[in-house]
Amino acid sequence: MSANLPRILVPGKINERVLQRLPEMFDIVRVERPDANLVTADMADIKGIAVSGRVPANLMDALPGLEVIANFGVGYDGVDVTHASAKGIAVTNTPDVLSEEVADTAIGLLINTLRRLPQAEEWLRQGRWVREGAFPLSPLSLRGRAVGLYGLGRIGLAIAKRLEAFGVSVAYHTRSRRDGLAYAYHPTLEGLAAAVDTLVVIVPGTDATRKTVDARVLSALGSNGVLINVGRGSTVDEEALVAALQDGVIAGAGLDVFDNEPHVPDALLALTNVSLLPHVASASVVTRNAMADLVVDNLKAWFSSGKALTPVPETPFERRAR
Ligand code: A2R
Repeated sequence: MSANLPRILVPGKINERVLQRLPEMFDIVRVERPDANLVTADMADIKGIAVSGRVPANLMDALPGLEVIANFGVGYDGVDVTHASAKGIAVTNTPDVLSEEVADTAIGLLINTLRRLPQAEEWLRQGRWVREGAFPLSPLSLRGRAVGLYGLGRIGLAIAKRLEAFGVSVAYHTRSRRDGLAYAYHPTLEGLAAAVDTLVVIVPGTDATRKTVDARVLSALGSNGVLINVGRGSTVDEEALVAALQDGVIAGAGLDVFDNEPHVPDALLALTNVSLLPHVASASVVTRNAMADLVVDNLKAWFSSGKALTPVPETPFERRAR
């Protein structure tokens, strides 16, 4: 331990570049999981957390000197931000640097779901092209689709721009209408689902979005409907989704996120009209490096200038003299 460097706790696993760069200004303390029971008396002077995962309220309470939590990812639903805000602890996330990558993945997942490209590649690899001939025609296509975006923030807008280039119509639902855009706005999610046949979820995982993609919304999407989720698993009622896919209430789904990751329900795995990814939307080396840099740069900015680079809206704090 070097005497004067602020100490940063890293609970659980995190991108290697975060660990490589933190020593530029900090001492690293590692614990296996974000568990208050793993905090020992010699950790009382820890001032920050760098995390890819959860920070529960009792972990914050176990660290009396905690000033800042730097979250690896734009979504910070794993951090109890209400508790952090009440305690004056700043929380930062990694917006913007992943938006284009996530939007690229969303489009890839959409096309994989519609055109069954992963299954087509499997057909080739298994020698079935030689033995059985052409892969069956995909029942679904992007052609002629009407796409609705549930969420039109940084990532949603990047997805919308790509969809324009694909020549499909774009509409959206958010709580407040965005000015200056030609996309049709729907004040309710069910209204949006009824107006489109393809629903792309890219809202944060909050109490307000929890299980909002439910049986009613899926029914409104209709029998030609396709659901794509690149936001958070908690936003979709997974049981209702499985039922809708089994019963033909909708035609298919492409999911990068799940309610209880890394566990994916067997009922989803058993379906043939889904395309499933292990939460990889931002998972390229270049984009994860940019996210890692922003985690470290947020911590450095907090302790050198007193202001984080990208604080979340709930904690617009500046560092007090301590
Ligand atoms: O509702 P608004 O006007 O604040 O629009 C935001 C929308 N949104 C919601 N829409 C409907 N009902 C809600 N309860 C609700 N809560 C939020 O989601 C905005 O259009 C969008 C969020 O945009 P950003 O804050 O710019 O987030 P970004 O960078 O696009 O990432 C979205 C999420 C992350 O939180 C991760 O969970 C995932 O994508 O990677």
